[in-house]
Amino acid sequence: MTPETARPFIDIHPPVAEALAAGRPVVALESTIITHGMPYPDNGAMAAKVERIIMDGGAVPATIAVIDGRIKIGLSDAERESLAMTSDAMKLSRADIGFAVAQKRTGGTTVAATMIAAHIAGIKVFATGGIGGVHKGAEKSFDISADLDELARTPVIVVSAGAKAILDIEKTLEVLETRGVPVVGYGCETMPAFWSRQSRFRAPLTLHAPQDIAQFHRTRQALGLDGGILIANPVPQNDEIPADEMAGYIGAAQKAAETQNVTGKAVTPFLLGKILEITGGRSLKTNIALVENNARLAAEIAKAL
Ligand code: PSU
Ligand code: MN
Repeated sequence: MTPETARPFIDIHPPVAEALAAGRPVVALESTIITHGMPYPDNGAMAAKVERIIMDGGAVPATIAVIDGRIKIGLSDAERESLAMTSDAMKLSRADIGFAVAQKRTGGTTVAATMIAAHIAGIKVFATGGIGGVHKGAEKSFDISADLDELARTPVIVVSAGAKAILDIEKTLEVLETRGVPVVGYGCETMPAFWSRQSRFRAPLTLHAPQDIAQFHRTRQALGLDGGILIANPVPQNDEIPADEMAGYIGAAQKAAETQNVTGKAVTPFLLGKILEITGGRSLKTNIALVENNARLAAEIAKAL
C-alpha cells in the first residue's frame, strides 16, 4: 500500500486529520487488544481511558481498526464502543487486512496491521501493550508473530512493555536483532516482560528520555535505515506481577493450550484469557496499567518529534 492508492479505503477521524495537517502530535493505538486481548466491558473502558491519557498528555489519539471494510484512523466514541462489543471481529495482521477491506469485514488490527495503517496516515508513534514475537516451542510450531517483520520494515516507533511474557523472549530478541530492529529499554538495562518489570535478558539498548528516543528515530531516518523502533517500557512497580510468580501461571496456560490443541492466531488470545482466569483477573489489571503507562510515554515521544 502507498498513501496515494490506499486513500480511497481509509477514513481519517476529523480530529486526527486536523492534527496531522497542522503537524501536531498524534499517537496510534491498536485494536486487537480490544477485540481479542481483553473481555467486554473492560476492553471498551481500557480503550476509552487510554485515549483520554493521550489527550491529557497533549497528543491526539488515533485508535486504528477496520470497520465494514473501511480502514479507520481514529474512531468516534460510538465506533470504539461498538467494536468493543463485537464478538465476531477478525484479528487482522499484514496477511489479512487486505482481505477485510475487500470483503467489507470488521476486525481489530494487531501491532503489525496498526503499524501499516499508521504509516500510511503519517503517524510516527504507536502505543500498545506487548508485541507478538517468537512463541515457546517455535522450533516445532514455526509460530513467529508478523509483528517482528513489520517492525523491520515500517518506520513507526512502537511503545510496548516488551514482548508478551507468554513468548520466548530470548528468541524474540534474537529475531529482532537479525532483522535489524532496535530494541530500547526505557530507563532500564533489563528487558521487561509485560506483566513483570524484569526478564532474565538485557535490553539491547537503553534510553532515558522521550527526546532521546525522538532524536534516535530522526537519526535512523536520516541514515536511510528502514523499519521501526521497539520501546520496552516496564510496567509501574505497584502494578507488576513478578516474573517468578508469572512463570507458574504462564506454564499452566501453555499446558491448557497444548491439551486443547490451540494453534495459529488463536494462541495469543487463548493464553491471555487463560492467564486472566488463573489469576482471577489480576493479570488483566496489570495489562491495563501497562497499556496506560505506554500511552503516557508515547504521547511524550510524539510531542518530542
Ligand atoms: N498487547 C496486549 N494484548 C494483545 C495484543 C498486544 O496487551 O492482545 C495483541 C497485539 O495486537 C499483537 C498480537 O500484535 O496480540 C499478537 O498476536 P500474534 O501473537 O498472534 O501475532
Ligand atoms: Mn502467531
